[in-house]
Amino acid sequence: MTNNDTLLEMFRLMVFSRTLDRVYGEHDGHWHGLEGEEAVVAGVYYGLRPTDVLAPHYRGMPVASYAKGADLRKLLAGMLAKKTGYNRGRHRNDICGPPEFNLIGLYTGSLGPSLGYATGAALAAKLDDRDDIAVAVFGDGVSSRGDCHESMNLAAVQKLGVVFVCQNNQYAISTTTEAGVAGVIAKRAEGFGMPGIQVDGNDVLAVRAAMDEAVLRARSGAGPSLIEALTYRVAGHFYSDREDYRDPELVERWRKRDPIKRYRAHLLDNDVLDEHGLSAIETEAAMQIECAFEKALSDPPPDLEDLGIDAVYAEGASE
Ligand SMILES: Cc1ncc(C[n+]2csc(CCOP(=O)(O)OP(=O)(O)O)c2C)c(N)n1
Repeated sequence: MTNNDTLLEMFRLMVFSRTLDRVYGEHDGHWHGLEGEEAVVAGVYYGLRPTDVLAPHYRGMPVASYAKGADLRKLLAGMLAKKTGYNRGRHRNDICGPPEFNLIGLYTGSLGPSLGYATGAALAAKLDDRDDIAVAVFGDGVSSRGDCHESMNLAAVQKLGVVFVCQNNQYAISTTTEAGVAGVIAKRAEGFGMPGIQVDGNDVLAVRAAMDEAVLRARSGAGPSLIEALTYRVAGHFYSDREDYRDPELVERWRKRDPIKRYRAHLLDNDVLDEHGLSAIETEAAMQIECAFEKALSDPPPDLEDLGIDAVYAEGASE
């Protein structure tokens, strides 16, 4: 299914994500970390075409942007609301990826609509006779929204090339999935007549295998699929979360199932790379992110002229 380059690129993305959590999370108590969920983002965001449209879950947006080709320094500058960011400090790159990479962000702050936008992008591809696909990623909390059901229904009726991925980390802020979600999310696919599968979201290879199948189906014109990647949010909802709604022992149990440690052991056991090579990837990620972050911190804030709207009207429309 996967060659060594792919296996290592996914490891790089997981390490990138964990390192970003450490470096950026220390700076911003409002940071919505991804610790424990790295296998989902690496398995889903790796290997999409530049022309594929990606509507990532807001938690993990910078990893999606990076995987789609965004420049790290500019991305971090955007997260810090600097003039040098992709949209000159007007959107938060922690929840809005640069649109030039065909990323759909959480522009209004409302969770759910991005599923409809991704479905619309797949409809546009079908109408234009392109085999580009759309990937829509959302949390277990968002799975209860009407947008989710409406998008799945339209995608299934029209046989659109959408891969729906539920990043089920078992919480919507302090509400557990048992308290907020009826039944098994993956099983809802059956009601829409599309394939649905629940995979171990702490196993990047299982996530990737499900993605490979769903992407193939979407690109071939056979229609949408739903993947539920079951994982666990070991960090707080955001970094200053008091987490008084859950038992610390449960968190510790899930920490022991760390997706990065598990995948690292797999790469070593299967001679994909030795200890020295894997440590070099980790050191390189730390150096790149720390260095880019330090530089972005000293960038200037937006000027007044950066803050108005643009790219709204067609050329010459004001004349
Ligand atoms: C429509 C809407 N309702 C509520 C919120 C507030 N909110 C922000 S994050 C969040 C939790 C979402 O849970 P989930 O989809 O499981 O994603 P997670 O945060 O667990 O990754 C909520 C309710 C929102 N942004 N949009």
